[in-house]
Amino acid sequence: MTTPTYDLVIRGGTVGTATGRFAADIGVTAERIVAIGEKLAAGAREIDATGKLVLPGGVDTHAHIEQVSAGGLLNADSFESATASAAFGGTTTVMCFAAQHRGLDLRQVVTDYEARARRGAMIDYAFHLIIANPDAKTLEQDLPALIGEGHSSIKVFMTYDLIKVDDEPLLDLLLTARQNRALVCVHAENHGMISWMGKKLLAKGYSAPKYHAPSHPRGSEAEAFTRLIAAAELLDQPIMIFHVSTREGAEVIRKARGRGLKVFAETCPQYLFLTRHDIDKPGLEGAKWMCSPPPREHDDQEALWQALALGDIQTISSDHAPYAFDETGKLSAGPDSTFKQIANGLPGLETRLPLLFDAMVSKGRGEFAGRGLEAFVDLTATTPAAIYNLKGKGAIQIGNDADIAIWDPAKTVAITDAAMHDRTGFTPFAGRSVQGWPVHVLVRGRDVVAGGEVAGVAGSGRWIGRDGGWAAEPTGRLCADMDPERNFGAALLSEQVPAAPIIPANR
Ligand code: DUC
Ligand code: ZN
Ligand code: ZN
Repeated sequence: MTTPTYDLVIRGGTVGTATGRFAADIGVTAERIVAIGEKLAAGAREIDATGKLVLPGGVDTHAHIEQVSAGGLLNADSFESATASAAFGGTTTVMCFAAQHRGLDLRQVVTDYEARARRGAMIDYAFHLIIANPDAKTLEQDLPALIGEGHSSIKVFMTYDLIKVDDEPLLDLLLTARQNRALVCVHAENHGMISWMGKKLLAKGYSAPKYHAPSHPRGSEAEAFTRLIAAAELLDQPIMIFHVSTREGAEVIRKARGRGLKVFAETCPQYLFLTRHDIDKPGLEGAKWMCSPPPREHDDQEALWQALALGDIQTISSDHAPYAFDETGKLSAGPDSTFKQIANGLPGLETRLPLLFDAMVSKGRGEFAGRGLEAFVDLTATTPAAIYNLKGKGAIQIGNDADIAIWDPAKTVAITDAAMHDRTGFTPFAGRSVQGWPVHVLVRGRDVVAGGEVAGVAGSGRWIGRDGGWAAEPTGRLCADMDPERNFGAALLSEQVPAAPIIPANR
């Protein structure tokens, strides 16, 4: 008997990448892709992918898992349930959050979240560090040390009473990120406008979930983007603007990128497939469609698709923020909750890729001009992995981890609450039917979902340590106020940029 050449061969499928598609077998040995070609030699295990698309597992770079909200509410999902549901939807890498709240020690926060993930995750993961307490210890000790250890992205909120950072601490954070080469991700909405509108609406008795939409005025997004970009430009610090929801917001980003600023952007399925009208339901039912920022109008959806096709927005994440529709989650303030008391967030880890596959590949949205499959792979796996420097992830190429989703492009699936694997008990996309579904999902060559069943093991997911990479590198172009040649010699930035930190191998 001949000894198999590979641990695993995925045979007879069509491989999809961000730049093309071709018929090939994939050979996997020791968790990695080691061969891509026709008629590969035998594997100890073989998967028949005839008639299927063999794609990189999805990379979802924004999901809230086993996270405590600013209001003290724990997500519905554990790492085990969230990562299982991600895998059922074809995602094999997730970036979640270690969330510091006011008064919390950042180092301790990260230790706690690491323990939760290590216990439960069945796909690979990395953390963004939410900073709500930018005191001296956080900025001068903990954050630089944690970035150096491989946590090279930060998230800050410009709104929410309990976690927002104002303009001055935002600048402090941007500077710390610049000095240590981390990407700064931002929830950017104008806090004053949201707070003021909320009070005015409630005072007049407009308290139903649907009023959540006007309480986040669309202009509050463009204003905050503009202010944030001005701060980032002052420090020449790259930023990632999370969950873009409006046409005007996308326009602000396009202009900034046109001026050569390092501004990256993300949107989410809820802004591409839902509108504010989805929140308009009897009683509190609309809470199931409440997220922040809220879904907007059909015209915004069109603008976001255009921005994706043009490269102004580079990633599509789920912003999975799971709260059950009961007293443990959405209705924690009781049956008379106002929109202000209802937790913001939707489940979406499982539906992200199938919704996008259906729109971009099966229905072939026109913006992508026949390149829907390539754009789908690019926006949901390859580019997110590149921006966040998730080495070995997001592409089918030799040397990469064998994180693979085998899609049946003909399979039609009705999305229902009952079919989902997260713990919210509902999906805002229930009632839709999609064509194309991932039928076999592997992480580093191991089955995580196969034959419609979970095959992954809680705790088998691995943390991905990373430095900031190219995305977090400043452009090197100082604005006038920071340029000693144009600010009367005040050297505020130039001498403060150390070499990029060295990251230890995965722990
Ligand atoms: N912002 C997020 O990024 N996720 C959930 C809620 C929110 O406001
Ligand atoms: Zn946010
Ligand atoms: Zn989020």
